[in-house]
Amino acid sequence: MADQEYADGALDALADKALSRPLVTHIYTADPSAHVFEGRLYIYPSHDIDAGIEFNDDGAHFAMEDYHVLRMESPEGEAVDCGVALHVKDVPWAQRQMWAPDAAVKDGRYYLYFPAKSTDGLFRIGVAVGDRPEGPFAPEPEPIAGSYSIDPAVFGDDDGAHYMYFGGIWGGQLQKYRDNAYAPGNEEPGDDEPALGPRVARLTADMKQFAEAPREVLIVDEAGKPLAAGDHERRYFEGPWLHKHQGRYYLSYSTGNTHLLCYATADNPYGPFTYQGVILTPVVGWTTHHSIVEFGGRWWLYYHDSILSGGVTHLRSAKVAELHVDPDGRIRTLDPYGG
Ligand code: FUB
Repeated sequence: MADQEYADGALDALADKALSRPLVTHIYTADPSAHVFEGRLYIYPSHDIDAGIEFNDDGAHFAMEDYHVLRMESPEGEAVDCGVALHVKDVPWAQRQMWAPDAAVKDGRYYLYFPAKSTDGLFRIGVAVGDRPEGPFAPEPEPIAGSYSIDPAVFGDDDGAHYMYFGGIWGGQLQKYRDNAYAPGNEEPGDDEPALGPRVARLTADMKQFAEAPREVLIVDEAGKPLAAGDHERRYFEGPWLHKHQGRYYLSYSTGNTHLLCYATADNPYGPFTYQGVILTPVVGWTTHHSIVEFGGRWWLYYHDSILSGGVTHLRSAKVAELHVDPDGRIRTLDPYGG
């Protein structure tokens, strides 16, 4: 997850052609999870900082400490920073690395879901509760029992059930788990073996626990064959997002080391999901992470890149661009610098 090298002027040229400006420029924001609450857009991003920690493959330089919530009247409007919604010092079990969060609403209460490392160096996922979309959020004293890895994304289905999708390989530690059990010797499967999938679990009615053991989500090709671990252009890496359109479930995600946002579809929230294609080609910066939301009868992709920081991979800026969805439900590929 190192910084990329750019020739003089190359970033300025990309900035000129970028589909979007940063939503805000007074802080760095990444991994934007967008939702429509109370008729407005609320965006739950990571808050990137430079903590002076050396780059390493575990992502220790992504040393975030708190969350800010952004609000927009529309995707084409200005973003307002609603301030700090939760700080790591207020979470009893969490020690460091407040990575990509998400939020959900139920019965007028708002739930912020977030991963962080606890003192044993393992990621877990916590929940904090508030009365307003922008927080503040009061954390539960313990992480969600049975949670692990990173990148929670919570999807509320039409029948009122909520599901959490989560997991990321490499720095996100997902490769260390099989059947929800951790073993330090576990690694990614061999190139010809099925790739690791994100996990999904239905949430309890109070939104604070898993109602069932997490299941692994299978992503298959058009012939129904599981994507292989060596298929780096298509296999799951991190950053799951679930949305529903015309009765189909869309799972979108990052391919990590090939820097693509892809999607796959299913007829139920557990899958298997069939790979469909690329949503976004690579951005400036190593990571790519997004959310998809419908607003005003149009579809929007919230994503990030590292242009504002001059290409520093852990100093990113959340952005938004319109997604084009064909009548048959296919999502057209966007080039972030194709404007
Ligand atoms: O922001 C830290 C990590 O970088 C996220 O959890 C990943 O999805 C990647 O965007």
